[in-house]
Amino acid sequence: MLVTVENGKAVEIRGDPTHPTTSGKLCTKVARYLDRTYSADRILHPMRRIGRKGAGRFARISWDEALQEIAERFAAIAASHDGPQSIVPYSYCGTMGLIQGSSMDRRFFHRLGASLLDRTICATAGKAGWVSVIGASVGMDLEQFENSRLILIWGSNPITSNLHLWTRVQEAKRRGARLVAIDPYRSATAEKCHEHIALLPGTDAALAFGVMHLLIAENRLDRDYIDRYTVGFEALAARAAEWTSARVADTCGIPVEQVLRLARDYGTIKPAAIRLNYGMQRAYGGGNAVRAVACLPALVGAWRDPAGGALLSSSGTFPIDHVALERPDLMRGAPRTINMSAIGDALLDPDDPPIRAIFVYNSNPLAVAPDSAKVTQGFARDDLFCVVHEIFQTDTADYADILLPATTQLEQTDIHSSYGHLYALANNPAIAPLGEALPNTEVFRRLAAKMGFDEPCFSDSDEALAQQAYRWADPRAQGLDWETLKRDGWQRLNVPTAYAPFSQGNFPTSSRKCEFWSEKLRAQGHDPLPEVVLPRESAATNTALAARYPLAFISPPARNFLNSSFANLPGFVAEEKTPRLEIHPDDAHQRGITTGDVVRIFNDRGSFTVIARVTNRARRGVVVAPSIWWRKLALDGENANAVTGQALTDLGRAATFYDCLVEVASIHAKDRQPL
Ligand SMILES: Nc1nc2c(c(=O)[nH]1)N[C@H]1C(S)=C(S)[C@@H](COP(=O)(O)OP(=O)(O)OC[C@H]3O[C@@H](n4cnc5c(=O)[nH]c(N)nc54)[C@H](O)[C@@H]3O)O[C@H]1N2
Ligand SMILES: Nc1nc2c(c(=O)[nH]1)N[C@H]1C(S)=C(S)[C@@H](COP(=O)(O)OP(=O)(O)OC[C@H]3O[C@@H](n4cnc5c(=O)[nH]c(N)nc54)[C@H](O)[C@@H]3O)O[C@H]1N2
Ligand SMILES: [Mo]
Repeated sequence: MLVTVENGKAVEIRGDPTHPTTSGKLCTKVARYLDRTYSADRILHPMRRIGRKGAGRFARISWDEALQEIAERFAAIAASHDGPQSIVPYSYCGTMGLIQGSSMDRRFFHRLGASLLDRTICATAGKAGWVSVIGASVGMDLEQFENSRLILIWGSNPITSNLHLWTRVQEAKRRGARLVAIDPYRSATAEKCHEHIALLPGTDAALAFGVMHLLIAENRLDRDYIDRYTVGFEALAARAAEWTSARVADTCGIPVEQVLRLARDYGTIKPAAIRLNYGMQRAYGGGNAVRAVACLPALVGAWRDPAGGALLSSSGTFPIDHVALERPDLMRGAPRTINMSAIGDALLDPDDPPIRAIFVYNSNPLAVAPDSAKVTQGFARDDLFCVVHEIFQTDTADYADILLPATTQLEQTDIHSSYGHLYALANNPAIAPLGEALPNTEVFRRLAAKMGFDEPCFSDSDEALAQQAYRWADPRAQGLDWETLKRDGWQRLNVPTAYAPFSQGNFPTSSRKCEFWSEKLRAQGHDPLPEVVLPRESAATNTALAARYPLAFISPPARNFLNSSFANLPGFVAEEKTPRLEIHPDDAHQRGITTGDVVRIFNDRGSFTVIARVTNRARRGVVVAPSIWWRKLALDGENANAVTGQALTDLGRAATFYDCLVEVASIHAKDRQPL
């Protein structure tokens, strides 16, 4: 991003035209980032709560008062019977910068002895599945997709959530590539693909096995690649034999012809690329779904070509020095770990020890965490001391005892990696912080000082932290350095232009091979092979629940929001118009629902209200609510997470947002709820 500043004020923002992945194109949200930075709704000074929890009423205090109070409360809790583990940090991806995301904050909580947070709300299921097969979060270079001849977009809607990949996919299409979307929903992306396979949520592993079955049966394998660079093929083939096309079609709820066509395409068109993403990870079997898909490229030798293979995340290509940034050596003892995807239950658990204080930054759990009723009940506890560091007065900020003002990206120093492309980035502050806003690093630096933590690492400046973020001596960082990064904004990792990481094996697994069979997972008590793990909530697996709540519910990202970020700014909300539910004409007709109706979506966990849009973009049996709306700005103070649950995935202990059965009723029906 290039920012033009006049008299200390940012007046224009645009993409850097020299950056190879973006070519200067910004997504719809970041293109209007100045609206965010200069919004009149910014929190600009520290505040203390004056109303009841959740009411959102605050009075201004000074930074010194705020930090003094936090330090005293934390010290008292740490010294109490419950100890420092009863203090919990809660953060995720408000900023994904390496130092504002995870450096001084972690040092502080480690030194304090606070509970650790398992950051599972987005990507850990897929990561566990992918890493078990491939060895690390490494895959194709996103820029190579333009040279692919077949692209499977599997559980992803890049037009909304990954624009710069989509640019390459479009280029490939112009050059004659075939595009296939695998997604229960006809997203903007699926609409532009040659084929759309609208499978039932959480059935991706079955489809992957169906493809394997046919590749093997029709002998469309790269035997040489399999022999040299993989382990466990015979066992995998035996499992794939169980997944006949008919069984797969039945499990996935799709025509058998689509299974056959997908397998033939994948077995014949080269090079074939798979962009797999987060959609498939959000059901109970998400880890194994990714695991099964991750096996496919090796079977056909797709990795041989830079434009073949698969990409989930590129994050493991970056030599990040998390140990230097986070300093786990400061930890006292072995604190427990709280799973952020089950924060509702954790806050309501009275034992071992109870959570007595929570410090939220870079996250908005009241809106984004599953099972809102429990999350709200937890944050509403009068005996919970809650600090929130935020740019805006979010749903979560309303529950703060102390509310602190945070800077935006334009006002802070940072250094970035990526989970898509292969460039290191510097974030130079363009303007001075607005009001009394402070970056995360400075808040924890000052808090550490208040608490008397005198280790030298607590005085590291942001510059010093940025210097520590990369292992510069790593071969992949060769030629990169912080001074050049600051000057130029970006530098490509030291990987070849035609990057084909596994063209000759060299998988970063312990066997150095692609592991269809995982000894590591077996040792942890898992199936050594990928398996089909169906959703917990589905007609196939829980008929009693499905009788009451027959519709599968998914809540993927809305184009104009970034999770719950931007969902408070009028220009962005105007684009999304209103919280809505897309529902298939047959499902709508059965319920007497027409477009524009106010409808209630509900299950045993809760309910929320939206406007219905009857459309065959939603497949029969699946309803779709683009998310994540701020609850207090939605129609009835609730959003999609009113109905999602806290159950965790098969691998990676991640959230299962899209493993969720609901019923939908027109609000004008007999169980009308007050609006
Ligand atoms: N505009 C925008 N961009 C974003 C975000 C945002 O909120 N808004 N969020 C960012 C973040 S944090 C993330 S993690 C990424 C997410 O990036 P993606 O994973 O690409 O997320 P989506 O674009 O929603 O694509 C997920 C697609 O998966 C589909 N899906 C749902 N369930 C299933 C399933 O069981 N199987 C399959 N095959 N598909 C399924 C959904 O219908 C949806 O179209 O995007 C990032 N980019
Ligand atoms: N129903 C449903 N729920 C979901 C998802 C879904 O698809 N459906 N997606 C899930 C996914 S993929 C993710 S990643 C999570 C995301 O969950 P979160 O990480 O909580 O993401 P945001 O909602 O964007 O909230 C980030 C907050 O951090 C604040 N912030 C930004 N920069 C800074 C900073 O520098 N300092 C501080 N202190 N604060 C800052 C922003 O103002 C914003 O309020 O949500 C998950 N929740
Ligand atoms: Mo995410």
